[in-house]
Amino acid sequence: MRMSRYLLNTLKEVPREAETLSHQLMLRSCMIKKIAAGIYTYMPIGYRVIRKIEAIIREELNRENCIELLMPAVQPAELWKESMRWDFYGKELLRFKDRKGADFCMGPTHEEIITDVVRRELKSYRQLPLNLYQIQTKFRDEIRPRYGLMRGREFIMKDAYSFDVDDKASEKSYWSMYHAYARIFHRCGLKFRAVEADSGAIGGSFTHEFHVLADTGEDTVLSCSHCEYTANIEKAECRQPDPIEHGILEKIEKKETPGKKSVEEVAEFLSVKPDKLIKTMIFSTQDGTSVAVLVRGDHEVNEVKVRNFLGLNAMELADEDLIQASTGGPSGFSGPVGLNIRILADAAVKEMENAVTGANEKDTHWVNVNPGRDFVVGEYGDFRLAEKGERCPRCDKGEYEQFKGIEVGQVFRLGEKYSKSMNCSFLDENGKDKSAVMGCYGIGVGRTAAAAIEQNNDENGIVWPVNIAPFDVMLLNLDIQDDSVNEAAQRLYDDLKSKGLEVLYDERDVRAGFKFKDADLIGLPIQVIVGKRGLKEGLAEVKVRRTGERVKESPENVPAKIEALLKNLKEQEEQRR
Ligand code: 9G3
Repeated sequence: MRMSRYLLNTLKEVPREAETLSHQLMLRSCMIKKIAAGIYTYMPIGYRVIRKIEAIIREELNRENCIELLMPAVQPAELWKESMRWDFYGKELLRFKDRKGADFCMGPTHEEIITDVVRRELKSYRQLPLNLYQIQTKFRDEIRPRYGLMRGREFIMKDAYSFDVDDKASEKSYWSMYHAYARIFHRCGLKFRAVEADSGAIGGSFTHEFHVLADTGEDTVLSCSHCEYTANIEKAECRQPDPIEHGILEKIEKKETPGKKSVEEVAEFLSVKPDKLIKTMIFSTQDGTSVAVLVRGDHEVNEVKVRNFLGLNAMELADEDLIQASTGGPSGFSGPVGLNIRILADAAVKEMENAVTGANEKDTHWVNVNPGRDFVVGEYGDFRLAEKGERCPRCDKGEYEQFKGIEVGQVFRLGEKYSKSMNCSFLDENGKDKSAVMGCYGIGVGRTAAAAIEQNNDENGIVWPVNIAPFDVMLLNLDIQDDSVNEAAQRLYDDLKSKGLEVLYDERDVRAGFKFKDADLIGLPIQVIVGKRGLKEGLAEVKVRRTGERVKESPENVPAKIEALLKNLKEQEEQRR
């Protein structure tokens, strides 16, 4: 492709709104153009990356006998009413009416559609397992789309759905997709972790997220330094605290703590360490009742763990009125003593003695509070946020290391959530009618491209992994006024293309320095520089973008040299862990 005829105008500056590096580099290298908030055009060079990632996804899914189809982006409300999700989702689900006034939505995901498709075709267990996938545009009306393709409103997703005869078979489908995902992200040259995640409202027994490790990631992931256990911080388990031998239980006493609310203020005022306090958070559940959650003063409540334990889809901190009504006192002075609402306590609280807690009275705390004696907890559990550095609950040998991750894929067990409500069933070998057991699997294609940039860049721009680079070679002609240079460059261009290499040929009438800067910004793996000076010695220069390594070769040897360099780069990139 000749640069002078391509649609690629790089930018020196980018809009301030581009906060993350990948967003800035995608705009500067003209990969995307914003049309509206969270809605982008994939410009030619950006779309080539999307196509490369899609090709890798297709190859790996087809290898797992997945079957590709394409479902509609516009979905009828009826199906969402059957699955009872039409009223569950809020403004994130973009709804509209057609000319006859019928209700539709822009598909944010396709469980309802695929279940409807399969229930019409599925009759016998002999047709299972069945794993169908599509690569298609989704729409989710995010309240704050940002970071470019990282959190767009319209985005390209590969979504797959598996149908099996029973849980055991469904688990087999789950792990085959899990391993296909690992191969996909390795081939994209990404360093990633498969992370045990919170299955949240979607239900199903467990789920894994695939996170690309990058400091600008929005998710926090904890990974054990010794065993493979890795979990999203929302889900990471905490080790049971070692039981302490209890000493003297001092007499409980009330203390005036005027205006001292936070753990730090109270601890300092009473000259105790934060881990001697019991922090009491009051939450309101969906039905308007409240629940108290106790954690040690130096720990944080993990609301996702609490919400899942209570089986709630939503839960928030109680407001002042509810705190007053539930505890008899104002916020900031809540405590478990004398509290007659449901109390959950983190396991670490059980091992506390002579602790400090709010007295459910303004400006007042209790000291020498002892669990079991001064208050009774019905339910101890793992309700706190795990922290970096603490011992791994699985192997008890390593400790948690903390990473920031960009979630690029997720694999879910759906069970019979959709097949039951939408009657997607089959006759088993005994002729008995059974609901199909489902799984669903997503990859954010644009997000994968953005994450690849977050992980592969330097001060000059993008450094594309070979397998997803928009082209293989950037060919720079430094002296387009010189016929002999043009002739040599053209021959090299033709030679490289005849070897199946994808070449972007920069023969624009601009200064050399400008071409070098653009080549580094666009970030193709290999640059070939042809100029008057080099050709005088019968040489062209080959530069490896990732390492900066340069080597001079006669033009006829350049193609073979490039193939060797690309092979080497590819091997290194696919081995990343
Ligand atoms: C909605 C809206 C947003 C949503 C959903 C539904 C996320 C929704 C979860 C999934 C689960 C899997 C198949 C591919 C992989 C992910 N956001 N989810 O169901 F109506 Cl507005 O999409 N679906």
